[in-house]
Amino acid sequence: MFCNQCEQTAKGLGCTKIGVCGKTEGVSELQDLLTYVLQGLAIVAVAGRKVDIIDADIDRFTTEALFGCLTNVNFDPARFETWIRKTVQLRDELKTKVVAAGGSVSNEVEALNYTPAANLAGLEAQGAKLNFIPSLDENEDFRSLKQIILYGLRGLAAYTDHAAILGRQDTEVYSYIHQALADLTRKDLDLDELVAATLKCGEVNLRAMELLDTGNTGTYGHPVPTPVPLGAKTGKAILVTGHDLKDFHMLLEQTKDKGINIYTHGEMLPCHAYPELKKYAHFHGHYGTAWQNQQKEMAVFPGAILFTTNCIQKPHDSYKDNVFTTGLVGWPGINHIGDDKDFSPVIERALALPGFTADAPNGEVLTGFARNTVLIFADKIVEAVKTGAIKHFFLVGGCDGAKLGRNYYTNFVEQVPEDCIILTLACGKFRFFDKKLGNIDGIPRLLDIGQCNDAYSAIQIALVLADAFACGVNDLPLSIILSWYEQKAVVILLTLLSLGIKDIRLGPTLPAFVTPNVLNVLVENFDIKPIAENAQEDLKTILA
Ligand code: SF4
Ligand code: SF3
Repeated sequence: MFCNQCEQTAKGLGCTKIGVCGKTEGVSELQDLLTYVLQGLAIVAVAGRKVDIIDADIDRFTTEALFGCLTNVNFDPARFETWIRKTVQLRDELKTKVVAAGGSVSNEVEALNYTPAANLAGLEAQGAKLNFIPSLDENEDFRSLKQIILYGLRGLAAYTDHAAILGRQDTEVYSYIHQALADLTRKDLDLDELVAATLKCGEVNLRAMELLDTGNTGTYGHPVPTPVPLGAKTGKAILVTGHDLKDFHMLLEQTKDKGINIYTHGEMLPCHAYPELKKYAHFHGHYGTAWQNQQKEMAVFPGAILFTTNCIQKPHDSYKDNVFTTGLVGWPGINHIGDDKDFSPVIERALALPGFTADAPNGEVLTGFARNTVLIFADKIVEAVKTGAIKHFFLVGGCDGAKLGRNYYTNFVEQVPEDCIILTLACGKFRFFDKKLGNIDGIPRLLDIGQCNDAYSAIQIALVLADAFACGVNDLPLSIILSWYEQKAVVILLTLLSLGIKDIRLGPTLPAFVTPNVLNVLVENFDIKPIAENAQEDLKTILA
């Protein structure tokens, strides 16, 4: 096994025996094998598009399977076995159709001829034999760029899948995904071409995130500023984590007359701000703080817990029977809700558990400052900048993780001067989301844009502010301080770079898959930099 796709990777180098995330060696080999066979399918899909054969099911399948390899999504060998066998079946069926339509599929790439072993152990052995990551390229800089593209593709697939669930798709995004997967097998691309290919991934991701934004706001309305109670309310309870608004809505519908309070956890916090979600009387509040506390907090939650999409941590045995997964998420031995989205087992479990036996209010936080809301404030914001009431904006966003170095972001937010506004999004904010930072001329100093899935909203805010000030985004009094953990963050970073955004500070550590030479290219072209030793130092430099 070799995996270094996330920030948490062992010793900052790579996980080789078991993932720090809990991924087993077997699952790691299966993920490599799946990626390899998806490349074969992608080559056929590219050939198919040349003869006007576009298979929408294959497009969706490929994005789901790629998303399944994202950090902390699926840990179930059986699921990967199904995906691998299905990929081979789809590849062969499509190949036949493409050839019949006069297309040509070269047989030069091994993945086109791959035959799966008869059982799971055989598949794992095949995965191990691939030595997949090292085999991407002998040249370590080329390999580094190919890894950036591969992880970018997994992030892009995640957003594409989220959007597709809400009925928003663009065939161009799928065409790109197949082409990029196929191109990863090429050995004839030079450094400049590979750098351009990484930016292309970011560019396509902007489209995917736009589709997702349209899906979310088009289905559930534009988020509005909303105070969200923290803590507990007496009664039966279900806690929902992940990112999926549709699952959340379906659960709200299925529980509305059941006497169960619904709580958000983690990236589901922004659900409170969507008009079509917040209208449910039994949608109570938010439970849970930083990502690193997930298992501890879930262990004492007295109700059922639903995991949707990504960034779940392995449930401890003490509470695993209360946990239900749905969609792409899965662990062996954990209850799974199928595609019919019948949440009855979750509801029954919640009713069987004690729930909260007393009210335990714990203050509230404000969310709902997505693009629509912030842009309503735009004139006021511009005015406050002109009068000097607002001196600078900081976008402190991105992932959370368990490492100590992540205190930097809390320290940063605490030390931002009072004449500055902090925009935030994604799950890193749970380290500081309940800080009372006051407001400037009625504009809250801490504005929660939403999930990592709402990065499109953050970009729109920056673009509209740049327009209002008649300058480019790089000339705004705005600094971007990113924290990364997994591959959604990788692709968002690529999107920012593809928009020409410079001077991004990235932490808590730089990706293990970026070589010094590749880092130099990024520094030279985008002035990207690692966060400093401490927040004070960076603030001093930025505000000098
Ligand atoms: Fe290690 Fe991260 Fe890969 Fe998990 S996803 S095996 S923690 S590098
Ligand atoms: Fe958080 Fe990256 Fe995964 Fe959106 S933002 S969840 S870690």
